[in-house]
Amino acid sequence: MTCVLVGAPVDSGKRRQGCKMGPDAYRTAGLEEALRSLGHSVHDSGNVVPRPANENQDPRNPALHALDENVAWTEGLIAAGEKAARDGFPIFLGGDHAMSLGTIAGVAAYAKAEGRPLFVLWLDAHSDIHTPTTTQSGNLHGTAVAYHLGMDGFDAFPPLENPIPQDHVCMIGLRSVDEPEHQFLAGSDVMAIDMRAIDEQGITGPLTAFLDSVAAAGGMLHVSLDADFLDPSIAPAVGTTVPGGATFREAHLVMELVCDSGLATSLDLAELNPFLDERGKTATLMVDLAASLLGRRVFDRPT
Ligand code: HAR
Ligand code: MN
Ligand code: MN
Ligand code: MN
Repeated sequence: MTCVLVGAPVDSGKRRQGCKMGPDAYRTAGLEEALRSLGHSVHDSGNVVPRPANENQDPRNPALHALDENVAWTEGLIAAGEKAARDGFPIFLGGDHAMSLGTIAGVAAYAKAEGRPLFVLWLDAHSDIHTPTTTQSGNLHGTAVAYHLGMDGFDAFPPLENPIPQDHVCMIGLRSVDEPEHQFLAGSDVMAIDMRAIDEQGITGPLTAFLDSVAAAGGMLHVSLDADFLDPSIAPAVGTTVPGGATFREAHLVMELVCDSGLATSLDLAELNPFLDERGKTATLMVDLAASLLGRRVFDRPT
């Protein structure tokens, strides 16, 4: 397989800066070498450069942080994402999670052209299902899922060409969900697996059920990995850490199960802020998880 690395140094999805350093942290942590060692070929397409943003606030919602910059990134990543999906297996090197406004729309355009439905596995402490109208923080990294479901309030963004059905989205790792997000999720068909469910039942059952539904539909699967899915003790390099996250083994198990399913077709690595890291440990773990998704095993089981 050809892995296509797409640098997405988006830092406009929230106020605290540093995610712009993410793509080079993944390169430094040896992502390309790890993928090659698994037998994949790798093309690093460099970093996407968005059009210049205008600095005017949106009079409709002046509380939104850096609206036009996020729109510019979305436009740029839709084009880059569709091209990368045509060329191979895109790995989008974030960048904060506002990157996924664009990356998912890009791969969705490719899925549409292939005549296959797109599914999304959202690995995150947060549900990121605010709209520009419901967000309290004004931070657009908390909105990508709502955009892709076709919710209202995204008039400033590129019109959504390929909305994702609610039951094509599975969230795992939730432990910080705001009230408007909770209300929406409770009445939706999004599969939302919070940390308590994982504590009680483990990850394998619900994840396998979701993967079975992807397979039955002949779907493509985009995996969006937010570094704050992981417990802050193993992944400190995140602006919005939340205690009680996925352990090292829980995270690898997700990647291994998805790998075994053979269904994944693209990956986001989101929210790493290398400025907050400890000797590269979070960047290294994110690279190891990407390698797990793409075939690395401690040892191969006899079949
Ligand atoms: N829900 C909160 C907000 O909208 C926090 C969002 C934080 N999101 C991320 N990505 N860090 O998941 O402001
Ligand atoms: Mn997120
Ligand atoms: Mn998050
Ligand atoms: Mn959120």
